Amino acid sequence: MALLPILEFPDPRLRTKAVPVDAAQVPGADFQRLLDDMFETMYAAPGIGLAASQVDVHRRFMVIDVSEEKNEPRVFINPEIVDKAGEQVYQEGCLSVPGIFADVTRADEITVRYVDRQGQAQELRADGLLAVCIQHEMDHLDGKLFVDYLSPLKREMVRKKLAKQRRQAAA
Ligand code: GNR
Ligand code: NI
Repeated sequence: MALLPILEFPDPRLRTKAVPVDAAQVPGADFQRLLDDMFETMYAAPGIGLAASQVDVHRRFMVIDVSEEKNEPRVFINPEIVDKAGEQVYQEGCLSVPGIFADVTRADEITVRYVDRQGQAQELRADGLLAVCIQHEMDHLDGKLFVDYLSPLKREMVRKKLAKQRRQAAA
């Protein structure tokens, strides 16, 4: 197992649009090890989700665990939202935008179609935090970050705050 480095805003690699995972690779040892490393990285951060894009792997999958006990690992490969309803506002954070939190409006309930880590096609109806997290991770796969929902002025303030945090961490 290994901790993977997480890319941080405004790294341009976070803007990459990820390509679908080849189903034939899912059962392979390399892909399964990458999933394990992503869970280890997510739990260590700690975070409730991690998209492959954040660890500089530009393929369409993510790992999620929104449980309190951290015992409900979920893998979503080639996810697609096939239905959505309602709206919810949640104060989001992101491991790629550390220390920044902001309200984002997203669908309240979604139906997501995906492939699991066994390579099986699945469909899941999700609401609440799980629905927020799936939508947040799917944005990463399209090169989108939660700060993109903020005004350009606020996003610039975020960029400056992160640059300052990094200067102080280095000093
Ligand atoms: O750990 C995370 N917490 C979180 C809180 C509210 C909304 C979304 C998230 S996802 C985030 C981990 C992360 O950056 N995933 O991409
Ligand atoms: Ni994120």
